Amino acid sequence: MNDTFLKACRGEKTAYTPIWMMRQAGRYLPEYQKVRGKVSFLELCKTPDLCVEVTLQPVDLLGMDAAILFSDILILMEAMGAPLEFHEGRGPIFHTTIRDQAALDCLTVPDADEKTGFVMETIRLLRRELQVPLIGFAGAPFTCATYLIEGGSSKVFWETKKMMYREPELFHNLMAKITDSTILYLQAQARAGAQALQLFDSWVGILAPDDFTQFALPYVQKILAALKPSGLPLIYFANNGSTLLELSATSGADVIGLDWRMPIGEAIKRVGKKAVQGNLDPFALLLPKDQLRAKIGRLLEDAKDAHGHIFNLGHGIHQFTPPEQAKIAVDAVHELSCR
Ligand code: 1CP
Repeated sequence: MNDTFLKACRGEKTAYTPIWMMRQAGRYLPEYQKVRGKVSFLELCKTPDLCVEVTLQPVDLLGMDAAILFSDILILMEAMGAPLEFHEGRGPIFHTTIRDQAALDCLTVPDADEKTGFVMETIRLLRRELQVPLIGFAGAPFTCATYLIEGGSSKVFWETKKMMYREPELFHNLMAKITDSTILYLQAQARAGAQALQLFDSWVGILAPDDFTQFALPYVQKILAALKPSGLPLIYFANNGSTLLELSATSGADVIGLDWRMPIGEAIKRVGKKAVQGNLDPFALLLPKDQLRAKIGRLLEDAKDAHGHIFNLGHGIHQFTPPEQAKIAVDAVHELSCR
């Protein structure tokens, strides 16, 4: 078992810097496309054998040091009672938006083994196959709330911020319900065999620090406190969160995810005694080989004082990235960080 990733999460010395990539299982891989050609995205998420297959693909093909469960953050929203559809090219759609207390009352805090048993089954199956640690995950409450309130993806987050500022009590009630559901969901993932847990806060970077403190951070703290007794490394990734770094460091996470918008050396100083995960711009994978390797070398050098560094992209790998370029990055990280 290669436990380099887990050691880095705990801030222990490692023989080299471990690497995995957010969204490493997915559309940029022809092997994933082949599986997806046969089933819809939601069917894929609900078929454990296929989830196992696509989770293993990047680990086997590219040599990643960790696997991330193949699923989606919106699966839990569906289990709470919000019917979910994915339309090709349009992303997720919730036809029933949550914009008043009556709609919120229709959502439940689901029993994770009962309503999302396919996720737990995927985790159990993966643990039999994997030689690297398995990361379980969920969306952080703010990011999940935006999908329920907006009814899908958004650029402006008008409805979300309107609710925050005009109906704060309703907003907090929604956040509390997502939080309770997420705790049960991630506890079930831990019981099923997940070896680290990541909260994805993809859209929280639209908040000013004081609003983050008031409306989002307390819920992340509550989730991570509830997961602490599991003993698993906990990762919090606030995308676009460079202005929220010191606050994110109080989330209770062992590892702070970093996007690419700040120099990693500066971020390391700001988070204090925490491991960091990141922070190569996903588009840097398009660089010619020599330049990509040089950029990775500089990033590793800048991260040398980290209390644990897990190499990753600053956000998900883009769907048009050539897989060979991802492989160049994995090999470069392994070679250049070898101690
Ligand atoms: O067409 C397809 O095959 C679906 C594309 C796809 C994939 C491969 C979606 C739709 N989700 C996923 C998998 C996924 N999603 C993983 C798998 C594990 C891995 O990383 O390899 C993970 C961790 C997620 C998490 C996720 N889903 C996030 C958080 C991370 C991030 O990228 O910011 C978010 C925001 C989603 C929502 C989502 N899922 C899919 C779409 C198109 C969207 C909407 C994105 C948006 O609003 O812009």
